Amino acid sequence: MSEYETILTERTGRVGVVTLNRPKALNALNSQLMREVVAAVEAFDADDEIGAILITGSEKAFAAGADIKEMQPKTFAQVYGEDLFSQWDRLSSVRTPIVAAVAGYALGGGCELAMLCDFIIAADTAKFGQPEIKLGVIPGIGGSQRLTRAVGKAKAMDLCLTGRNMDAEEAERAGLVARVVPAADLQAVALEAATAIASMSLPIAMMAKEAVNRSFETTLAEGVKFERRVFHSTFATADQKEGMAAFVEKRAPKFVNG
Ligand code: CO8
Repeated sequence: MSEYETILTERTGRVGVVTLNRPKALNALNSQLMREVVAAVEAFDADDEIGAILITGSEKAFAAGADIKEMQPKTFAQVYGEDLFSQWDRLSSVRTPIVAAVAGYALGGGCELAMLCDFIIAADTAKFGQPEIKLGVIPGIGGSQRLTRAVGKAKAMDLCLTGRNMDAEEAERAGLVARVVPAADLQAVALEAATAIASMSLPIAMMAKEAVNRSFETTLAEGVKFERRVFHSTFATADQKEGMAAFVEKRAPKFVNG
C-alpha cells in the first residue's frame, strides 16, 4: 500500500511521477497534500535512478488552489506562527528537473505549484489564474513573484487584481507555459519530455537547470559569468567526453551520470 493518501506516485523508467489525487476537492492543496508532494518529490530527487520528475493532476483539475475550507477558520497568529505554505519553498531546492503537466484548473496555489516546476506543458483545457483577491487574500505560494517574472507586470497585475482566469492559449502566448497540446495527448507528451530529460546526463541537466534559474537571481553579466564557469566545469565530467565522442562517432551517447 502506498504511504501517501492524497497523491499517487509511480516510476516510469527514470521518471518519477507524482499525481495529485483529491478528486472530490479538485486537488485542493491541503496541508497533508503539501507534506506528501514535498516528501515524494524530495524522495525522487534523492534517488539516483530518477532523472526527471513529472507533477500532474486530473483531467478536470491540476489543482483548484490552496484548500479554502482548511484555511477559512485560521487566525493571523496561526498562519504567521506556522508560516503557512512555507513548506512549498522546499520544491525550489530540488535539483532534479521537474515538469508540470496541467489540464483543467490551475488556480491560486495550483498555478503557483505549476510555476514551482521548471516548465509547464498544458492541455488545451488548462485554465490558469490567481483568484485569491476574490477571497480577500493575495497569492501566498509565490504567485505574485513568479507570475510576474513569467508573464510581465501587465498581465500579472491583470490576473492578480481582477482574479480572472486565462486559458492555455493565452498562457502560452504570455510565456507561462512551454507548450500546449490536445488534452488527450497531455500525459504522453509530458512523459515523453520528462523521459527525454531523464535520458540526458543528470549532473549536466542539473547544471542547465541551475544556470537558467540563476538568471532570475542575478545581473546579466554575473549570470553569464556563472554560466561560463559551469560550462567549463562540464569538461571535467565523463559525460562531456562521452557526449562529444558519440557525436563524432555518429552513435547515441551512453551517459554514466558522472
Ligand atoms: N479549496 C477547497 N475546496 C475546493 C477548492 C479549494 N480551493 N476548489 C474546489 N473545491 C471543492 C468544492 O468546494 C467542491 O466541494 P463540495 O462538492 O464538497 O462542495 C468540489 O471541490 C468541487 O468544486 P465545485 O463544485 O466548485 O466545481 P465547479 O466545477 O463548479 O467549479 C472551480 C470549479 C471554478 C475551480 C471552483 O471550484 C472554484 O472557484 N474553486 C476555488 C478556486 C480558488 O479560489 N482558488 C484559490 C484558492 S486560494 C489559494 O490558492 C492561495 C491562497 C494564498 C493565501 C495565503 C494565505 C497566507
